[in-house]
Amino acid sequence: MIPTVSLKNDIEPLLIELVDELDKKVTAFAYKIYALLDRDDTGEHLPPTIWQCEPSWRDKPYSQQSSLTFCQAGCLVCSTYSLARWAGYDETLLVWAWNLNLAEAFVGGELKHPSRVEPVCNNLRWRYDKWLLGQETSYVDWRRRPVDLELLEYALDLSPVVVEVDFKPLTRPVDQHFVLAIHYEPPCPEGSIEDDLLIMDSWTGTYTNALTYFNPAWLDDGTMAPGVTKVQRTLTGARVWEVVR
Ligand SMILES: [Ca+2]
Repeated sequence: MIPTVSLKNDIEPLLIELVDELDKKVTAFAYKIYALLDRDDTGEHLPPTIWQCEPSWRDKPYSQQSSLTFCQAGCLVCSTYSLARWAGYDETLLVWAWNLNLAEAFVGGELKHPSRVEPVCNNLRWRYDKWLLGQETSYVDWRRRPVDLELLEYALDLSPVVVEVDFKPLTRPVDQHFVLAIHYEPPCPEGSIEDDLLIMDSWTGTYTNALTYFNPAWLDDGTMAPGVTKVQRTLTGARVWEVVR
């Protein structure tokens, strides 16, 4: 009996680790299926996929103050629209953009006044006061520090979150691009840098992974501090609207 007990003691930690890894891999795979089904395991609908280069609007300007078109620079308008639809908004993308104009949310081609999204969709509230974990506002800058994973997971438990990535990760300056984050996958195995983030990317109009914007060269170029995960390095900011139902 003694050898059996010893063997059990030896392999138990390995089995626990194995089950933990399997659980995370199954969860990651499940979310790929949820994306296909357009809903997750709680029955919650995923935010709809919106393709900014859809032929019926790709060449139209989204702001009355700019000639920039949806296909050229409509990622934030499309990401917020997907979030609004998730929150209950029931108009078309073109009506969304038109109403953002009426609400004076744009300055030139930029959605400079995120608080003016609320008059267009009452369910999306931009809060300048601190509300996330008592330490962050709605505008989150991760360009000079790694992503607060605790904050990201907390916000994603409440709703999808608009996040910023570098559209051209091979070049050093951040080429601002917005996508809608849906579900975070913690590092697997635990303690590694191998995490992932399910997103809705308006550039492709699909559900995909944030690590499509991860540059493998970052692993060796000194821009990733030890222990910083791939998602932490990939996201450069967040725009957090509180969803009120
Ligand atoms: Ca770049």
